[in-house]
Amino acid sequence: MASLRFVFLFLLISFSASAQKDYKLWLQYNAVSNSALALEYKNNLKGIVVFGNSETIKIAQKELQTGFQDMLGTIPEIKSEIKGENNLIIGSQSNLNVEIKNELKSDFDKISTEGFIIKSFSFKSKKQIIITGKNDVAVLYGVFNFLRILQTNKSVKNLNIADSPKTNIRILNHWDNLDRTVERGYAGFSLWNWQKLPDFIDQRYLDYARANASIGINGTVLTNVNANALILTPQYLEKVEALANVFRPYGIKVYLTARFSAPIEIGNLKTADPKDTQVINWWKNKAAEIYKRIPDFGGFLVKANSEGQPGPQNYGRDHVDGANMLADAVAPFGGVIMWRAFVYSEHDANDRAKQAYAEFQPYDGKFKENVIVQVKNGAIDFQPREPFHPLFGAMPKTPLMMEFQITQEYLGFSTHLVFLPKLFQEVLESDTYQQGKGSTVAKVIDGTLYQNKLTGIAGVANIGNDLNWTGHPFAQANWYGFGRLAWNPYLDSETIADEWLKSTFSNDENFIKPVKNMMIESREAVVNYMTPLGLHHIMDTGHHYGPGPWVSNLSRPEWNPTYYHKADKNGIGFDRSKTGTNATAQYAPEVERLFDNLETCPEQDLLWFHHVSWDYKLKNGQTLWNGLALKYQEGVNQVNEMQNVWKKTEKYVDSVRFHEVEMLLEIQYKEAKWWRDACLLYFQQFSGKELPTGVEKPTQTLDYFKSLKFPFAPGNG
Ligand code: GCV
Repeated sequence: MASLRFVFLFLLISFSASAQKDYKLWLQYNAVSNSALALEYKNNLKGIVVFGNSETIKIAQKELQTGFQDMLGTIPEIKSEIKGENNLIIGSQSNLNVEIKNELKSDFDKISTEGFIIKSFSFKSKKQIIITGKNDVAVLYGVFNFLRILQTNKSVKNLNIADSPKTNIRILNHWDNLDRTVERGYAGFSLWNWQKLPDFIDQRYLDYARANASIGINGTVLTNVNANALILTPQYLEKVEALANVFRPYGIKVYLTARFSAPIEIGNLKTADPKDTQVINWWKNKAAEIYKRIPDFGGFLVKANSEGQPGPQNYGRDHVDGANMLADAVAPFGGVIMWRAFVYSEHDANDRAKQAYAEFQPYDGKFKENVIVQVKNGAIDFQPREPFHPLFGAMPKTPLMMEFQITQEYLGFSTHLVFLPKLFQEVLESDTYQQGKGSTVAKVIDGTLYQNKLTGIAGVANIGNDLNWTGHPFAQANWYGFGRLAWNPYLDSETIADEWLKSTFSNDENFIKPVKNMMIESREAVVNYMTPLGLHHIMDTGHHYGPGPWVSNLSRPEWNPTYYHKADKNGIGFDRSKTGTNATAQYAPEVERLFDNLETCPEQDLLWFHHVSWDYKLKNGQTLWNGLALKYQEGVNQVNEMQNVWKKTEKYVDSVRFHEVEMLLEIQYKEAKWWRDACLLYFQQFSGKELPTGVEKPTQTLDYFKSLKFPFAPGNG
């Protein structure tokens, strides 16, 4: 009996130690197993000298201590002055002594206010390493980057890094409701416990801030874009203030969503017309009230006149009127307005993919300078693959920020392993040609194409109160990767996967190589088993879980999958070329020609831009029908291969995470087959053709797949 109890206790302890690993994200700080490297680190890190004593600097110091303790098993001596050699010096420029400042003058010239320097240098002929920047938050960024050097087992000899973020606003958009449900959230409930705030500060808030700071995220929109005006009442602002106070030392500003009709709902006004003096004053007063509580409040994110949300058009005004009115309210305090361009209307018979461009492009140059227009990566809605949004590069006089979706609304929720930085990179690298060759989306976003001062990248968060934050252990990589790309939109997704794996699991190359490859392939796998060759928006209604290419009964035509694939006896695909809706004309001529011409249109976007016959010959010589079927099969095979890769990793991964991923991959495999079978059976009704050799026979009928209902699928309100 006693021994049984012992076994149980042992299991419990090892489970909770392992569960903590999940919680610790990429900040595992695993012990450095390479003894030569560990010795090098210890020899170069004999002492820590700290300049400054702000909250932020204390956090930085504590982080170093935790990191060194866990990775090296020892904490270097904390010194009050630089004595001896091989110290690690941390502190911001203004807190450093004059000699060091002078020594590093040219380095400081290379960085922006948020940039950091990590450098090996000589002070009074003694070798030292310094981590510095122009303010304390920049030092904190430097500290996390320095710790990453150790986590990824790189040398700390001869360091010479000067790195600055390429965008100003690096922000998470939480689609979190006040009742703690999360729209399109698949990792539990919202982190924000509004009921217990402001008095109860959950440790999660600090850990969230720490994780974000470690990847350079500097803003968070706490509330859903489908906004509730109550968040702007004193009762809630007090709670927002408490969160802002927690996040501030980590360099994270708080933003809120502004419900356009708030002046009516909580202000007792009769209108929310942006030209009405009372409305204008209401927002000015509201902004003043918020800034009194939160002096560094970031500003508002607004979804207006989109999917039923109120907006200026309710009063015969336009997006410019609405955005500029709010911009005036926050301008005196340095706030910004992030105005979303995600608009499409059931009253507009135009191709949905054209509507945002048609509406917003003519507004170019009309917004106030503290407005930034937030554009989704593609023209429809966060599909597994979309060509880049035509607005990028097409508004030279308006700052545009990118909106990526980190939460996997259309990519298998938090059950499918999909490494999204691969998708993000593809979009950022796309060439808009708006200023000739090389006018990439990344250059629009970082402001270099049109010299915009205000720049930013937003990611719709995949974070909830699940023990592991993101539902799937590998979905943590998408949060991580988003942050890294927001800092530097030119980073390669392979580098990101490499860093993340090493910081999260292990540095062993036998683990890294196959698993990194698996991550990189995972994005194409999901495209293949869900929406190959440019198909899009064929998932089931409302919750968007699973396939639903047959759905055609929704009130708004552009909510129906049949609107997007247009499968019929003659073929499949949406003709957006000049013989169709001419959406291609919204791109620069070089891109327009590329997409418009069937010969040159990349096959990955084929059915996005063209309706082609079932017998159309693909580049590999297959007919479209056979090629489509084989792509679906390829997606399924890729998931199966992911399972094989993962099975071999058991000895490198703790048992909890190993089994979690193993089980999730099994679900993903099942669901990939479900997608393949349901879509092919449905499309086969139109093609009238047999499945080609190599494609497995469906195990169920089309009617069976159509009968599946998921009234309680998560994330759907
Ligand atoms: C927050 C899609 C999602 C909605 C989301 C909307 C948006 O339509 O399904 O849940 O609403 O995008 O981005 O505003």
